[in-house]
Amino acid sequence: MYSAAAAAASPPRRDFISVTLSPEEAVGPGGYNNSKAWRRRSCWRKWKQLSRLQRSVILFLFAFLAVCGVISYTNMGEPWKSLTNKSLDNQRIEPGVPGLKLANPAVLPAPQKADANLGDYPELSPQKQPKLPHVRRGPPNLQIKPPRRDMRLKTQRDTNKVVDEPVQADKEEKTEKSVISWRGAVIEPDQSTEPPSSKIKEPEKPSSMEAESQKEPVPINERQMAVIEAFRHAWKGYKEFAWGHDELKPLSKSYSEWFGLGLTLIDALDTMWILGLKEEFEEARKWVADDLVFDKNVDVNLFESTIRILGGLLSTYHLSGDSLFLEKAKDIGSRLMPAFNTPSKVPYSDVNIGRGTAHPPRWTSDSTVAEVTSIQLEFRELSRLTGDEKFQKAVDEVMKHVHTLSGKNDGLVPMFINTNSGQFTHLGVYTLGARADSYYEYLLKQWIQGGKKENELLEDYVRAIEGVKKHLLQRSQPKKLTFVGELAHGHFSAKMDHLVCFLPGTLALGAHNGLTADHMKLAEALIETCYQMYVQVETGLSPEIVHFNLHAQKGHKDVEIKPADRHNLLRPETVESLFYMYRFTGDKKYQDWGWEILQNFNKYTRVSTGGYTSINNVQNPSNPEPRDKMESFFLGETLKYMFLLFSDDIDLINLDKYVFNTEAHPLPIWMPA
Ligand code: DMJ
Repeated sequence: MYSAAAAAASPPRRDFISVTLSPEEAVGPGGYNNSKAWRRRSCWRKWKQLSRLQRSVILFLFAFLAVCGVISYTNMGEPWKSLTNKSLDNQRIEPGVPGLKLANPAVLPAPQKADANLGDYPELSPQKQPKLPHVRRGPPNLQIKPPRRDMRLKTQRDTNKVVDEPVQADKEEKTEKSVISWRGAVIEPDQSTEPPSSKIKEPEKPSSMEAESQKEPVPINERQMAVIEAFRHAWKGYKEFAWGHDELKPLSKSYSEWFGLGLTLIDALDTMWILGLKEEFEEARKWVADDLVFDKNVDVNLFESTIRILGGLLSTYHLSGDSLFLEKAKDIGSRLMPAFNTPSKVPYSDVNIGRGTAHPPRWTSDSTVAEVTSIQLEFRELSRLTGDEKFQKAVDEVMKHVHTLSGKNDGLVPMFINTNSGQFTHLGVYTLGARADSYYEYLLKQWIQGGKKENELLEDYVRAIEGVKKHLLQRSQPKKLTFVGELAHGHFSAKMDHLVCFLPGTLALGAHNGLTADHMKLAEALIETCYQMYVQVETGLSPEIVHFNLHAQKGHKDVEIKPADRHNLLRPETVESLFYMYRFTGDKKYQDWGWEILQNFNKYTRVSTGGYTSINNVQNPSNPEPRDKMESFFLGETLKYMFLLFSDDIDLINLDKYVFNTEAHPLPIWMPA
């Protein structure tokens, strides 16, 4: 603005025109004050200057816009209103500015904690994740999905909650048809795919079994009935005189304790399921629910409690779908973990499951090789089911370590390993019997369990079988029976434990899984030998240990028995191998051999008042000297394998879907996606 005062002070100049504007002229009457009145007057003057036509057009446009505005308000009013209301509801107080409310943006809600209030905004719920292909590591026949990885086991009280979640998920997958279980029961899709339930299931309707067994149920035959009868007789004694205790003493009508954990009852759970003994199973299940407590100040052997208790609970969980057994398995599995707290990570033999302490035997810091390498199937499965890796990590570390150790002889391992140094001890002695046996068994079975991917396990197994052939195989006289002896510092001994009779079955299993035919040939030869260990003995029952004759002598059989070795503990290994052999060959002679053995057990070990007993002298039919003890594996293994051997139903624990642990507890083979 150029003021008059400034112009007066400036010298006159000729070359420009000075225009002096009085305020009146500049702004008109009233001067420039930007007042509303002035602006109104100005607009009105302009409006007046417009032609009539121009004014009509402008008026029309205004009217048109007004009509459009009213229409669109009517259409959008409702959502806008509701959104506005919600926005208002969700207005939050700005921290530090009392009373100042900041409205949420109209479209994007303020960030919220996951899932908070999403019910109010269904449209804003997190989008469903595209479904990843379901990696079903359990076999397809197991229609139970393992609990989700993030699902922690809850207490019994929470069980229903625990199982509800996967049920929800399953609802989306109800496209499957009804299926018939291997026991002939119709399983509805939701039943067959439902997660483990806390409710007891009918043994006849194992929700977990065989989706594809849409075939006629195979009737139980007479021999199987005889096994059921034997089981019931054994159970009668246990129930009457030893209920809830570790082992029955059938003669003294009492019991013995080892860990005080109802060992026989737990070992027998899945046998009852497989045999279809519904009532017995329910009674035992009730004991597990009400009375099985692991919080006890008691030392247990890591290996024995793993294969019998953990293995038994896991397999029963798989067969029954009852989450009670998984809860108990998790409990005992966790309580056994302190065993791995050693300098070498090779576990101690003993754990106090109440105190959480572990220690080696009193006289040594060594553990047995078979013991530390035959707990893997169970701990690995426990990790898979619980989603807690620590179990698998601990046992895998042991296997990896043993894989690298020196001191093996063509894959054959010594019997002891030191928990401090992690090295083998007592080098130079090799056996497939006590203290080493299940190392070999678990190499193959872990490889199978894991879907045949863990090559180190297979390598170690195949190398070891080559070692057996090279160092331990011999033929006896006169029958030329192939047997597995022992090697001690370069000296061969023709001694063979009955325990070694697991080997034909394991070899056959390997051959069935693609290993070379010579494994099967060896299996056939060895099962014949194991059978002869029964046949050549007076009672028709094998002793604990035999010595084979390497040289023909007049009047001598192949099998010699030393006085200290002539006991029979009702062991399962030969029957176990007969089962595998029959499954893979269909040769009925294996069933017949098993039938003979069952009859001899009935003849010499059955106690009339209930139960079976181990005996001291298999060579004395008139007095086999009962020992007054029924080992838990008689119900857990021996009778189970008998029942399976006599069955012609390959889906009764299908060997392409299950792998048996060393205590005859079937665990699922992990299927690839
Ligand atoms: C069982 O506890 C297991 O089979 C183990 O592997 C060896 N000993 C007994 C049966 O004989």
